[in-house]
Amino acid sequence: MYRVYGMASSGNCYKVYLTLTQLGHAFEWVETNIMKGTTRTPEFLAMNPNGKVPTLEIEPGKFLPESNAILYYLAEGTPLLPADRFQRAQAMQWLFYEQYSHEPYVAVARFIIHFLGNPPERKADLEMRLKRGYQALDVMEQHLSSKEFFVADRYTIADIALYAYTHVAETGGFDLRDYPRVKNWLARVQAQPGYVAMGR
Ligand SMILES: N[C@@H](CCC(=O)N[C@@H](CS)C(=O)NCC(=O)O)C(=O)O
Repeated sequence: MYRVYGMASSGNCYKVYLTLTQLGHAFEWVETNIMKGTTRTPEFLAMNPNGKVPTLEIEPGKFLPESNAILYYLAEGTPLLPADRFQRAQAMQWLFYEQYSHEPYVAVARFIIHFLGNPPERKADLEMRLKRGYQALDVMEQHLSSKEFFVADRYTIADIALYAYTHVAETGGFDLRDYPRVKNWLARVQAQPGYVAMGR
């Protein structure tokens, strides 16, 4: 059985939780609170030297960190990952986009507000994250002007990766009023079979 080291309120961890649930896998969830230093213990660093959740234990002693790598691994051979070569590459395109152009801004703005309590010394940092986060949301809004989903005209791991932090963007100080297509897409994701909400 898969074991996930994750924190329920983390979007990166939620991606894995949602994917495992929608694929119908049994799994064990080991709640790992990053605010208590749990990811920096020698035991945890032996599983993931980068000291971050989520980390998937595929079988005893076989570990896979990085949320989007985990999604890719789990989705292989399922409808969540297209078989077509170009569409697979497009799925990767959005997974990399999420990690480089979206998560560092949309997720970290939420971290500053929701987890750190919006401390004044992070004000300039937060403003930068909001500006870049809106740029990321603009790209999504534009893509969704002609598409229902991000790749292959159906729900895939590209949607799961992007959904995780976009659907809680408002808790990071983003206003989604000017993003109607993003909001409609969020509703489409929530309507997928086996959808489960994120822990807070
Ligand atoms: N690129 C990684 C990012 C993972 C990440 O940043 N995890 C955070 C929680 S959302 C964490 O474990 N932070 C603990 C730390 O850095 O000590 C992924 O997508 O899995």
